[in-house]
Amino acid sequence: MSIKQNSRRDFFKKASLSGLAVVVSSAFTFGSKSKSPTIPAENLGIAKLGDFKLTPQSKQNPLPYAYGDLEPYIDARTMEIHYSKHHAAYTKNMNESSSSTDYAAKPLFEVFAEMGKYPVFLKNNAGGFYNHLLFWTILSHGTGQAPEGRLATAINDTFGGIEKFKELFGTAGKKQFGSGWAWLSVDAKGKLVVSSTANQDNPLMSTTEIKGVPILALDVWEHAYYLQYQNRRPDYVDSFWKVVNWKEVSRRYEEALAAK
Ligand code: MN3
Repeated sequence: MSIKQNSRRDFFKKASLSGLAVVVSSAFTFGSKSKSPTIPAENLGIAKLGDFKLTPQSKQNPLPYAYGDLEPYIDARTMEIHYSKHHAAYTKNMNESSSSTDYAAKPLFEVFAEMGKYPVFLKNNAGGFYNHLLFWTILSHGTGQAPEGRLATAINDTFGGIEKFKELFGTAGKKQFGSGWAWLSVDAKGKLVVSSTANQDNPLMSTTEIKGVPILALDVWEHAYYLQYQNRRPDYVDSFWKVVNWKEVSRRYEEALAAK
């Protein structure tokens, strides 16, 4: 393996998803055999397709907050359906469509890095699986209204201030035609970059034009806001800033830089 390949693999290994434990099959355990079949989320990038499962909401809510905690900005019913129906469906589809294929044993981030080789159905569902996991962790009510530390400095240096950044990111979300996502990512040079993607594409995918390690994500599919906001996507996007977990975004920023 070349140095370049090595560093890329390392890059994706370290581009983790900490902050939310991921429930996996009992055959797949990292570290000690705990009663709860979860892996530390930082291992997500090297976990294999087909090993991920979401716990049905009726048994346990693995989100780091209750469905109603993001009100009045995102309503409880939307959170419940979004997590227990939409996210669960992407996960199920990812697992079922990859089982008994040769790529079932591939780490998720390696699949993203060579996304063009795989069926679009897998792209849509593996993307949906990952994107939502990321989204849940960067949401929280009352954890701070502004970035701090090195992330704050980088946002100022790159975009000319937090308000200008919010405008740029918000516009990416508002203007994304149809379903998709807005992203703040750390690119290969360690620079912050704002982008949007269609469907369940993300900046980790080889097929995506603007690449990087995403540290902030906003779901602008109608299922993310329609019950509360109907056609008013701009209002939903503006409300999003009230529930951003900047602490987690900062942590992801530091982690992405450390992986360079
Ligand atoms: Mn969604």
